Amino acid sequence: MRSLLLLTVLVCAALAKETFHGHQVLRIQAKDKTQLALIKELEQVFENQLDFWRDVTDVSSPVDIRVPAETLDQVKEYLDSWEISFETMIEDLQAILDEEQKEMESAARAGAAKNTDSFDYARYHTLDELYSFQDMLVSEYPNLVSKLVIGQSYEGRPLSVLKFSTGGTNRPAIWIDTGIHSREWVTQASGTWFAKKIAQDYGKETVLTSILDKMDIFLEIVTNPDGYQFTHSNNRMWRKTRKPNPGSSCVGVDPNRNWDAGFGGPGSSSSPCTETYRGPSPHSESEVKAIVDFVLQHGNIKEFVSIHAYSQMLMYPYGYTATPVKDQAELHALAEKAVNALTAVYGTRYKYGSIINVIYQASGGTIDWTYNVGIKYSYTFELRDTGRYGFLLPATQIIPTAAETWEAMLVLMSHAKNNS
Ligand code: 0X9
Ligand code: ZN
Repeated sequence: MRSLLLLTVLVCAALAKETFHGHQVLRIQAKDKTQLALIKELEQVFENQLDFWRDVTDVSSPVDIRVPAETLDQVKEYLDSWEISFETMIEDLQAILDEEQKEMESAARAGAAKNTDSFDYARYHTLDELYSFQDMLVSEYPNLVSKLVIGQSYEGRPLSVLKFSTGGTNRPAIWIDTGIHSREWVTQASGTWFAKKIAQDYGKETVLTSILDKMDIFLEIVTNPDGYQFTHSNNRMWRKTRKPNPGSSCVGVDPNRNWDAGFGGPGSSSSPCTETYRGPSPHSESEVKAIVDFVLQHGNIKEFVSIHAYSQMLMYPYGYTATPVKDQAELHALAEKAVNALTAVYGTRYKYGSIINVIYQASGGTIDWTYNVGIKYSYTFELRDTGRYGFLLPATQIIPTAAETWEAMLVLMSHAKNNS
């Protein structure tokens, strides 16, 4: 009887959702290289208990770190002892999560949407809701939208991609993915909004119509479904895939360090317990491999846009090396134009440039690989915000975020259409 009770307790603990009471997000500002190195040291000093929301770059940009309640005093003492300045961006992470959860529950009480018109784009949705959204869209716009399954996640979920096509065979195409990092919820939500926007605007809005008259669009909304499910059921802060790592109790690989482009280089980790663990080999994650196979097999993808959050940036390759890409001038000018279109909507400010210059060195990233296999127009976004809420962007900002990003997307897509 006692062992049964113990078992029940253990099972409940394993199934329970992780809470973040008293966790804070600190924004740390180094004033020189020595301080930068000391901030980097925190990872080892606190044995991977800290979650770097925005990694260490250079003195010009701050580092955001989620610090668990238990280590908060020690971390602050460490920073004070080295006279490193910091501010508290988020006082109590759980308070924000509770708010987010309350909103989701009230949405759930309204019941499942019956069609894509009544779907609530201003809310975050569960994995099942996103899957059923995709199926509804396909059945409502059968002449434009279809669904492909390009592979299976580690846990066996379909990796589904919406295809928007007005005809032709193997037309030049645009790829968009959202949610490769599962906790970046505003990206999957924006992807959902984009899908409806494309379906609705075709034949009505001239820019989008001219794009679809020549090109196909592929949109993978839930690029890391196991991770997304896990952010709902167990840990809202989950970033990686959910594949176990042999010989380690830590789970998952960073799918934005797993690509065969500078794989294993600086800005990625060989340790399974870190958030930037690259995995045992390039394309070891089925979620990544499925896209690799799709892109190579398709052979006619002209533009590839991978959408992340947060920081408000639009970037082109490279992330693994400081060597500029050969198309730098064109990619830079196009990024500027796209950002201007984005900013024109609500005044949201974006930085733009190459990954390594704008955010930080990151090896094995998606768009470095897509560029190296010949997709000239390879871009990646970091959507809102700049850190007030970070990954926990309030749902009230979903539609504005998607709408402004869409204006940038139209600029990027039109350029690809006119130049390929
Ligand atoms: O570290 C990353 O993978 C990206 N930042 S995130 O907070 N979304 O995890 C930055 C790497 C390069 N940027 C993109 N590929 N968006
Ligand atoms: Zn990301």
